[in-house]
Amino acid sequence: MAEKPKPRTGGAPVGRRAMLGMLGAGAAGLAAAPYLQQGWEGFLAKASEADATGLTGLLPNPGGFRYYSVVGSVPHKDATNYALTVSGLVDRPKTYTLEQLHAMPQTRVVGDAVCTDGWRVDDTPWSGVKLADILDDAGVRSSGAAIRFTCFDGAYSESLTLEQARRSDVLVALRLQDKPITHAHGGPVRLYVAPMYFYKSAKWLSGISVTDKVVPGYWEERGYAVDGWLDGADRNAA
Ligand SMILES: Nc1nc2c(c(=O)[nH]1)N[C@H]1C(S)=C(S)[C@@H](COP(=O)(O)O)O[C@H]1N2
Ligand SMILES: [Mo]
Repeated sequence: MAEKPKPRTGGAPVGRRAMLGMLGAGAAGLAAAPYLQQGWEGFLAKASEADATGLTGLLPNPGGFRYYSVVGSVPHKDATNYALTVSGLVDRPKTYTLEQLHAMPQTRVVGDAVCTDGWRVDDTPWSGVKLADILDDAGVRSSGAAIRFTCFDGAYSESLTLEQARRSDVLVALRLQDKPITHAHGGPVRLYVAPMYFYKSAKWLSGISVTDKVVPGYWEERGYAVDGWLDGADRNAA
């Protein structure tokens, strides 16, 4: 697969020199207090938000996950201001609060996260609401054939066919590793599409729109496959 173009970063990009300095500080035993408070993952997330060099991708990450965002900064959302809007070719458009999503039946899926960049995290538990349940609530019209997902980062988007979206291993995920999903990993709500490459799992999910055909997402417009099946995925699973 083609190499991923360098993500856009907002604000003033940190130069290579400054980034090496920041990385040096981090590597020197997490000397600086703010990094200690956030932990290594938080430091990595912050560092790569400001990283115009791509060097943060070379840092070790014991959790296995790396931080990805196509924009430089993303607003933080929580129960007070999070909203998920379901719209498009549905009979009952609806906006869910975080509380409403938590009140729905929860499903736990243990699966892999595989990035096209070459890292992977295997056998990780995700839980949340089956996307199929949300689609059933909304009542997909007969003209609906695909889903377009949008994000409150204001830039990312993704797509699935309706058939893919109805699989029981596709979640509107609220928990990762049995804890609320952190902001860095797309919290409070992200998509988890277990049988596909991780770019299909949109972070900071805010919109689910039923469309009459697949609308290619952010990376798909930049050369990624619209069908992001992992090798060995059971493409016909329900
Ligand atoms: N909103 C949004 N979702 C996104 C991305 C992104 O840049 N923005 N990157 C995708 C890619 S390429 C990967 S590998 C995973 C990374 O998830 P993580 O940052 O939790 O490791 O998120 C996917 N979802
Ligand atoms: Mo990725």
